[in-house]
Amino acid sequence: GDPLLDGCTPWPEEFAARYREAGHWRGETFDRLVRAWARAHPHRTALVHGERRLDRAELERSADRVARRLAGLGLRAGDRVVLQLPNVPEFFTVFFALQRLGAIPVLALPLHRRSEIAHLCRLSQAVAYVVPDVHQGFDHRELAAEVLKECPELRHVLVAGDPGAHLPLDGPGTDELPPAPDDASEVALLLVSGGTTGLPKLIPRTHDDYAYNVRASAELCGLGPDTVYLAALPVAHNFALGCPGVLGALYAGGTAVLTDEPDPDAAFALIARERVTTTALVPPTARMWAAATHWGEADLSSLRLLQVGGARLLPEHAAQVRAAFGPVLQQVFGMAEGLLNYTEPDAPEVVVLHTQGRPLSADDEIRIVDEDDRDVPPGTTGRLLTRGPYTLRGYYRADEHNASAFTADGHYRTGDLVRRTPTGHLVVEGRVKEQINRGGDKVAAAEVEEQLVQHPAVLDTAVVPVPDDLLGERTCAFVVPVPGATAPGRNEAAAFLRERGLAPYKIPDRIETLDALPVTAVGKTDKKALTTLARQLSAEG
Ligand code: J2J
Repeated sequence: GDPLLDGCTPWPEEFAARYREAGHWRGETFDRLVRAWARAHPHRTALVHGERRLDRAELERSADRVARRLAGLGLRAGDRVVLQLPNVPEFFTVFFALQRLGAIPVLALPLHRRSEIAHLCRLSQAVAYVVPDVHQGFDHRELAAEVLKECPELRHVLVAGDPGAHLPLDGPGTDELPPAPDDASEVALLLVSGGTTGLPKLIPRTHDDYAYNVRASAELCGLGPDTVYLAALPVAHNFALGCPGVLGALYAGGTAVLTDEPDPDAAFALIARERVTTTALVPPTARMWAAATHWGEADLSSLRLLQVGGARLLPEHAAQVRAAFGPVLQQVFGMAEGLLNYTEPDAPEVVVLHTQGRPLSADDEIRIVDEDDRDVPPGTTGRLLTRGPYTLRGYYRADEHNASAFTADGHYRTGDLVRRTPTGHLVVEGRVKEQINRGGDKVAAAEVEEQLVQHPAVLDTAVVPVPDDLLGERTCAFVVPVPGATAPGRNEAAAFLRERGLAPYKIPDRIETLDALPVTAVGKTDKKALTTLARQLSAEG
């Protein structure tokens, strides 16, 4: 086929051949899939949102309409489009419209702001940006106007809803579309990484690899035509999109219910109304749901699979969730970069409570190593390296970063510390990457540090995690003031970072002032010492 999108790293041919022979990669594109779904069961419900219901034929027709609209604006195969929509049907009509054109969605999160969006537009050289009008009180049209000023290559802003000064998503288009590109080894979407460095990285996912990710996940999770999947996490995130997520539910012949309200009141009512069978949550939400089961009146008896992942679920919390919902709990340890681990739906209780699951594919290769990349003894904790049929071989346009993020033989350095049990299940014990996991929301310490040090009174700064009962971790920023200046307090720092366009969940929860940052023997900031100090300070209140 044609070469991969410029700036991506292909799998070596011997691996690609193996993945095809094994039947993992089947040459299915997402455009072909959506058409096959519509042809097989045109009147089966595909998407539910509030009072709206779209069947499979309507989903295909809406995607075609948006594809003609976008083609009329000049969009072509290979173009990148930053897609920032919450859990609404338009997310999928635009997603499949782009698949129809062979254009590539860049899946921004709903909480991304000017800093992240402008970066994603520039990095991907996006020609269009798709937004809602107002979502959860935030006007995305104003954000888009600012992004347009910063990104000269961005030609179009399309709004799902009231367009304001921009273009409506609904509108006239071309009558004729060119034939859909049909190369499944091509990039189908770009996912945003949780990040460890200054700015978020993009993860190229091909049709072949992502269709396998979706199909294998749907099979392991036992999805079928009777599946009703509730998307309560943002569908722009890998977990709710394809693990098995909305795409898995559609793949299996089922239905997806979309909501932006994961609180137990709203979600339980939806579960009862739509007879939801499957959903995915981050640990803090799962715990809120578990605490709410006994005072709720909603009928939750349809629920057969409750996936929890994105951050560590402590065994005692897993036990609470299992006690509240029954043996439907599944732990998921996944990453947008690829590798997925699931506890099997029929796994013994001890496995579900104490492990984060087993690799999805027989062709997932796992290594657990020390800091010199030597394998640690079985059962010992070490750094997780992985490669396989749905794990990236390189971030998009990131040669320098790729040199350290991958081993010479193509293993991705996850940055996670894990150990493997005798049954092959992984237990996540910690991480070596400088990332704070705020209840599933990932914060790259370096990204926040690079923004905070722009403050005129900040000489130096370091961001570390502090333990938190609900979120697992929160962020703490240590700041060293410029001599003679007063370091910003928490409110001033928050206002400053918001002004710079940083996503709200990246704004430090605590700020502590120091005269100097502690350094290690080699002169680097001693993050370990700071993490210990942050823990002590937060324990003191
Ligand atoms: C501990 N840490 C976990 C878990 C992810 C399914 C589920 C999650 C994600 C995801 C995903 C964890 N226990 N159960 O994409 O499809 C941390 C690890 C990991 C990082 C990846 C999916 N589950 N993590 O969370 O790309 O540190 O993907 O490397 O957002 O989350 O983050 P992300």
